[in-house]
Amino acid sequence: IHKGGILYPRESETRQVVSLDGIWNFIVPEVNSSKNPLVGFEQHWYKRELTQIPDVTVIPMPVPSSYNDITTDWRIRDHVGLVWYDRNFFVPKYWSEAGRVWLRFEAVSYAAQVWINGQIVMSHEIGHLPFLAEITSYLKYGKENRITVAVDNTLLPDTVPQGKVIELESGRLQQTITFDFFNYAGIHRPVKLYTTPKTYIDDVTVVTMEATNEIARIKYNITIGGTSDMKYQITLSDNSKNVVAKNEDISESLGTLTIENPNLWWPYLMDPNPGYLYSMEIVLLDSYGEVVDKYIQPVGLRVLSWSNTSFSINGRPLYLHGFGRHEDSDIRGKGLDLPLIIRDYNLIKWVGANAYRTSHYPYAEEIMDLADQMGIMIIDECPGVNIEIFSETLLKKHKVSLTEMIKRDKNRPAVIMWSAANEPRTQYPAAKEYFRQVIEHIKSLDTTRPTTIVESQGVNIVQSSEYVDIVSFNRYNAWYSNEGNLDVVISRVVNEATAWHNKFNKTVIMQEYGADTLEGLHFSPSFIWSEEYQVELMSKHFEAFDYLRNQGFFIGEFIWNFADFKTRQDYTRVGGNKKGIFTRSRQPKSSAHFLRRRYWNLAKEFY
Ligand code: GCB
Repeated sequence: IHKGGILYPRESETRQVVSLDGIWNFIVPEVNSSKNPLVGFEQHWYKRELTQIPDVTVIPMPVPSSYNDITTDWRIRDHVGLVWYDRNFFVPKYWSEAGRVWLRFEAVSYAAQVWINGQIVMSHEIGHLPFLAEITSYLKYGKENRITVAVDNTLLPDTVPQGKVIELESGRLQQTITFDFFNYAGIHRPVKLYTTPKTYIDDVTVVTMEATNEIARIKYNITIGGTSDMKYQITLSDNSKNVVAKNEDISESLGTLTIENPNLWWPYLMDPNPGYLYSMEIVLLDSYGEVVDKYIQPVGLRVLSWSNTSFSINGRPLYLHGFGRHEDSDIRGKGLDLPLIIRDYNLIKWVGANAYRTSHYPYAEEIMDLADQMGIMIIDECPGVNIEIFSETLLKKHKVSLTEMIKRDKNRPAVIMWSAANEPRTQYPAAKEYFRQVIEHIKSLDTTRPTTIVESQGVNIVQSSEYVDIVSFNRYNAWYSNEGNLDVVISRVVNEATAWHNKFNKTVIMQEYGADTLEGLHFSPSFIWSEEYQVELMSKHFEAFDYLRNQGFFIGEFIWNFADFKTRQDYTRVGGNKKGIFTRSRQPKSSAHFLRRRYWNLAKEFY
């Protein structure tokens, strides 16, 4: 685990960022004649160009993307184990004077080992999270360089998330998983080279201490790498670039700033100007007053508070209405795709949602940036989905995933809650101590946001809800249980939400409900899988939610799912999970129009 910060690489007068995205070389060892999965390590493939290795097929592979759906070879789609990527790149000569050069991967699923010019520079496990290393001494300046990455998608009982590998009678390995979404793999997010000076800003933490219409106060903490003898100059500017607060020529890395008549960060639909961001310019100065390093950090002014009956932002109670989602689309799988993410935000705004959960892993930083800018509130979920077997090793890695996620997202105003896990088997006694420690770990890193665990087990057997701040549950009434019986939905939802509140005396969110729906399938009267059924199931839930909202503890509703998504091959899934209100190509089903009416009405009623 990288000890320092994992700040998003941003350009400034003192920093340059270069993208390594593009078409890389790619090899899947087993689809070649040798069939030996470890051949790449045995033959030291990282010591030469992949295209120079005899008797293997090198194919072009886009980065960022999942590799699974790019080719027409099912052996690549369903491959379990190691694959290899490489490419060449140039480093300008003047970079040798830059100070330091860093390499940062925004996410590789699941594990990665990285070489520069044949020398190992870093390894990382757990997908969906960034990792970086300084590579100054590994580079050839003014020359061509090579980067090689070995990627392993294997999920085991001690990985986050968990999985098992079985050998089929054909001799092929098969990945088994407890969650339904497709286990996409590859270099999923951008790869960047960037420079910093020798002494550099390593990490920034900004917390809003107070946020009213008259005054806001933030506390910051800067950590630096290199010489510690530096002066700091901290400037906060509004979005018209006017300086609103400043700390000049100070030697402390910790400080506060006060902003008069601030523009607070408000969620979408709660204010005419949602997602207002200031920018905090952090400058390091040497003893001559020369600028050494500069980093610009967006800052949203907002405070959260919660009790056993409400959850508020800047003192105003919230009602969360949105969905669970996935990073998923045709061909690129979980690869970052800018047209797709902007389309998604346009749909989120169209439908009138104010929040979503990053089910079931942290989403790309570009997606999170847009949430900050648009005022879409995020329940930030770590990759611990459907944990079945609790162990010490798993607990350690689970904590690492939370450390990395919180380090990455701690400054984001959009992130309003940490979700420690989705549907863990919390009925087992071992879950109790496990989640006590998981939640304690989150609290040791951040106390400004509430925690939750998204539960699927029954209220009376769950071992972990006493530790969280907000209770979340998923339930598929009239789908996985009582399929077809829409008339039982209202009482079941009301009774269960009430039981959670009564038992734990906390606020409650329904994080998932829904029905698989094939677009264009119509039945009257409604019948499962039809558009009518999805709409009717929603309308029953809405009646239950309206009743619950008046009881004073129910703070959010999230339909499963925003869009249809690819799953593992399973006889209950026809071309994937179809519970989306949008299709996988992001067109509305009848349910999207229906949800839109409700979400806009909720917004009007609340704000
Ligand atoms: C759940 C899971 C989610 C699934 C969903 C379903 O409870 O949290 O990952 O996709 O059910 O549709 O089965």
